[in-house]
Amino acid sequence: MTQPKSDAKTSAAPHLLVLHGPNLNLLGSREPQHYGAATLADIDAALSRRASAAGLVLATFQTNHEGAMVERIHAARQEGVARIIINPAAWTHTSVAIRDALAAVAIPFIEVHLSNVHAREPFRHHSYFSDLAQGVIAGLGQASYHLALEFFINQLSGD
Ligand code: CA2
Repeated sequence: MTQPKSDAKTSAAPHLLVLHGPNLNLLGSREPQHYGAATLADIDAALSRRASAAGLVLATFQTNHEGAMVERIHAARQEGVARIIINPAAWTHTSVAIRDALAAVAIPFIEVHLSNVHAREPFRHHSYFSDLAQGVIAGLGQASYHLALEFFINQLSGD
């Protein structure tokens, strides 16, 4: 297990990786009733600050390209990433490729969603990730990411 570093800023390899799927780069510009007013940069910055305060390095990645997400997950294993927080966005409901990548690297992950997918259209009720995830947090806006991060901070501190 990768150990938290005492000086997070000098460590290149992330302990935690936050992955955002397609269209989440548009956060803050449209559909605030579903996804809130914060931008993706706001969310990433807040998560990085919290991780840093806990002595952990957190990296973030957003892509609209499925293959790029698969390759980022593969790279996480080479980097020794300890935990992943992923909002697969629309790929939640479609992507066997990203599911298989997460299964292959075997890095514990939490699936998060800004909206309550179970209160929305039926096609959003199925996830290709939930049965592999350590946990699933949905419907709490950006707090979904923060609660996942707190869980992993506690878990890594106890390692
Ligand atoms: O609630 C979530 O976090 C979702 O993962 C968001 C996805 C959706 O397909 C999932 O069912 C639930 C959609 C992300 C699209 O993000 C946008 C942000 C701003 C404007 C338009 C789309």
